Amino acid sequence: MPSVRRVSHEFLQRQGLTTIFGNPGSNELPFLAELPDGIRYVLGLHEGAVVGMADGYAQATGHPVLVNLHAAAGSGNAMGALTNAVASRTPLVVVAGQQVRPAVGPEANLTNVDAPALMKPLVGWAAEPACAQDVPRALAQAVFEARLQRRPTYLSVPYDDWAADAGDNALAVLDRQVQRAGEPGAKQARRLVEQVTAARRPALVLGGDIDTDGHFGAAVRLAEALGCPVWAAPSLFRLPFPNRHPLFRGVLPAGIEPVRRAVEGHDVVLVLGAPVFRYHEYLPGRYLPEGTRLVQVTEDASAAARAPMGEALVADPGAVIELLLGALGAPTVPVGDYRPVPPPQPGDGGRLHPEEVFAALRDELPEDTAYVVESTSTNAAWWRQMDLRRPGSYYFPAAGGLGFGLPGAVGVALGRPDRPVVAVTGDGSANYGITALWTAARHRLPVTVVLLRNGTYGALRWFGGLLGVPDAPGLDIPGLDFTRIAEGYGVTAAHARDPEELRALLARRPDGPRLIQVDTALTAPN
Ligand code: TZD
Ligand code: CA
Repeated sequence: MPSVRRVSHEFLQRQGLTTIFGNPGSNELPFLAELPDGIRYVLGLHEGAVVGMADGYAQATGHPVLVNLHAAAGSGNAMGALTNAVASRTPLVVVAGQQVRPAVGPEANLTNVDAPALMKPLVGWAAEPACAQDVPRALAQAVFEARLQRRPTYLSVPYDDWAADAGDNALAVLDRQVQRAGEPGAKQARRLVEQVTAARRPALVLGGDIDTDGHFGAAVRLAEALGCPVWAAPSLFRLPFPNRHPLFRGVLPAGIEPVRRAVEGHDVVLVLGAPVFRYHEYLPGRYLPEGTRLVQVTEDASAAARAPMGEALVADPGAVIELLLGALGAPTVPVGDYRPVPPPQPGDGGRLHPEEVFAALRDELPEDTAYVVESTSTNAAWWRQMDLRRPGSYYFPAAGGLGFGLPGAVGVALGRPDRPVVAVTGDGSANYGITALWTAARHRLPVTVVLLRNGTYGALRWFGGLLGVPDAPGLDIPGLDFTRIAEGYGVTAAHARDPEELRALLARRPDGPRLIQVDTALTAPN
């Protein structure tokens, strides 16, 4: 009989989990023995970066990804990054090593005490198999749970299990297939079509899932067929709609009262592929205007259940879009031209305005560039200048956990070598995932990091004003030179001092990773 390890490796290959992102310890080494040629291991130097890379890779490829972490200390380091993967519904399968079975009870050093409990409530499923022979089946469950729940899962495996005999039934796991169908039933479909077609002034709110799941183009067709305004859902992590399309109204502000105000006058608000809603700033008010009905379609049963208002249908938003398109027919009114970009605001005293930086990206980089963005105070400047028309153009840390930007860009670049990839990061954010630069250099990934250095946690300064805390300590971060940090990790770096220099640098096609540092003026996120 083959070993637990052989069967597990074979299972991963059959399911297409052939790129492992990891950072190993002694407990993990026996799992990594005899890795078949078809499996590649992408090493990250910190677990936050490992998970950020895996998250970017899984989002970019649309498939579950295996993450290999060290026991409690390594898994703990990964938890901040996992909050983003939970919010972006990324199917990460985290496998961590455990001490050998006889050593777990006495808590020998490197024991992961109560391992499944450590990762809850972040993961959708966590386990440590009760015996070695159950490891391949439990690994399969971890993969299928991640795929079905669209949520990270966690499996802790005592390291003496991998060499054990897999047992008589072990091979049964290799042929397993688990699928989900998400079409609404006939009655549900009729009701939904009725609600939408009977609406006098419908509005669409689209979530990140629309882009993740490949419905970007279909969402444009639906909006044009309805001729209705489109918002992106609050706390956006993927752009589900071209941001200069004439029907696009921007990202809904993440507060109760501003959302109510935005949808005023619409009788039906159809929310596709988003929670209702991921508010951030607490701006209380009524959830919806008088006379407005909200209908949410999401595959995420928990998002449907926890929404504070409206009707929800747990179904595949893509199937629902097709259903509505079938009922609506071709658009009868022309939608108009794409909205032009305004000229960027000027910088001051040798510092560029972030709008000048983004205008340079927009003009100098290919139209199919994928941007992984993590500069928090520049949100308004970003949307004022960018013109993103393609699916998969925009990624942002879904739970607001910094440390996604640089690793996420590395993951996207590994997953989609056909797209130019740019990380746009602040001088604060970059530090949380900085070790990803090493992985970018190691794999010679042509990732461009544009680093906006304003010397401070800009968004927190702005928040301080909002919350009536003008005097909080710990907000300034002077004295960081990212050109030297990047070079230390093996990444080519330059400092752009004016818009022309920046544009000239961007216009050169990279053949490996590069970092461009720009000093920028303070801005407010909205
Ligand atoms: N730690 C983590 C892991 N995530 C966070 N979101 C924060 C701390 C708090 N935080 C924000 O929410 S924004 C921000 C911090 C520290 C400042 C980021 O600074 P930056 O960007 O330089 O990247 P801006 O444009 O100067 O705001
Ligand atoms: Ca900053």
